[in-house]
Amino acid sequence: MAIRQVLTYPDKRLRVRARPVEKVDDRIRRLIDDLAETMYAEPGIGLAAPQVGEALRVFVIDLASPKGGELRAFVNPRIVRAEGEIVWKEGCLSFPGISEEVTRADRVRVEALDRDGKPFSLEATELLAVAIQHESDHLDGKLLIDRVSFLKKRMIRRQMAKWNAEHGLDAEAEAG
Ligand code: GNR
Ligand code: NI
Repeated sequence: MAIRQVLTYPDKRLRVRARPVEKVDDRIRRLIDDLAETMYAEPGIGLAAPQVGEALRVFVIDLASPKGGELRAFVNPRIVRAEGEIVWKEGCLSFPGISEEVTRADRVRVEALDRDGKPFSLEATELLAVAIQHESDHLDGKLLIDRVSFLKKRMIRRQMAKWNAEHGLDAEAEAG
């Protein structure tokens, strides 16, 4: 297992649409282990493969992070039902130090494969539903900043430019 570097906005790899996993093999299980270890180390309650530079449809969630004990892995997830509305103040490991209110569905049904490649279906509400939608967005190259107001976008871009400069990353701002 390994702790991987989490890419920060505006890294272009966060904008790629991730491709489906063809087979849940040892390589995918290793990726799941790395995602979990990185998530607990940061800590965060979820982490998607594109955030560590792997354009694959895989993410992990553990609402009990960093203590652990509720690790869930999702491979090729599909949200097949979404109902209601909930506003949650979301964070994202790719936007360190930033948290913004986002409106999501408050109840989702997701179908995915687990770490053994076995299909499962899960009904989630509240924070788990929010996290599933947040991580699913990452698989489509969609980010927190796409779901906030124009004014907040500008503020986030500025804060991220500052953060990246302070951390020796020479990231280019996105247009807009
Ligand atoms: O750690 C995280 N916390 C969080 C809080 C509210 C809504 C979503 C999240 S996900 C985030 C980790 C992350 O960036 N996952 O992609
Ligand atoms: Ni995120």
